[in-house]
Amino acid sequence: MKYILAALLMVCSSVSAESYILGNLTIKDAFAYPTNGRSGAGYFVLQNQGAEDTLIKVVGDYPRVMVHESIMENGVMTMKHRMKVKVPAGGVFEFKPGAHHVMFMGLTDDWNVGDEIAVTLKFETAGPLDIKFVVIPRP
Ligand SMILES: [Cu+2]
Repeated sequence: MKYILAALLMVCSSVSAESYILGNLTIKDAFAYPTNGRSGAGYFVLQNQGAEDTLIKVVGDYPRVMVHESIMENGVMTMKHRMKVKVPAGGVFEFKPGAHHVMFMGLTDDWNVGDEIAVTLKFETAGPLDIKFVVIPRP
C-alpha cells in the first residue's frame, strides 16, 4: 500500500492534472521548473482538433513574458524570440525544454515547487485562454 501511494504521489507531482479547453484547443501538462534567478520558462502540450490557429501573444503579471524557440545553431543552443507561433490543424504542438517555451525574464521572486504561474495565451482565432504553469521538480 505504501508503495502504491508513493507511486501515485510521484505521478501527481510530475504532471499537472488540469486541462484547459478553448474551442478546438486543449492545453495539457502546463508546467515550469523551479527558478533561483531572473528567468524561467513554461511548457505545455497543445492539442488542436480544428483548423490552423496562431498563438499571437502571451501575457502575465511578470516583467517580461514572450515566446522563445530554442534552436541549435553551429553547435550552440540559442533562443529566438517568436512573435507568432502557428498551431497546425488537427495536431499536437508541444512546448518543451529545448524547443518552444514561454520565457519569463526580469523575475524578482523564485519559483518553488507547487507554485502556479498564471498567464493568458492569446490565439488569433480562438481568443484568450487563461492557464497556469505548475512548478514541478526538475527531473
Ligand atoms: Cu527562452
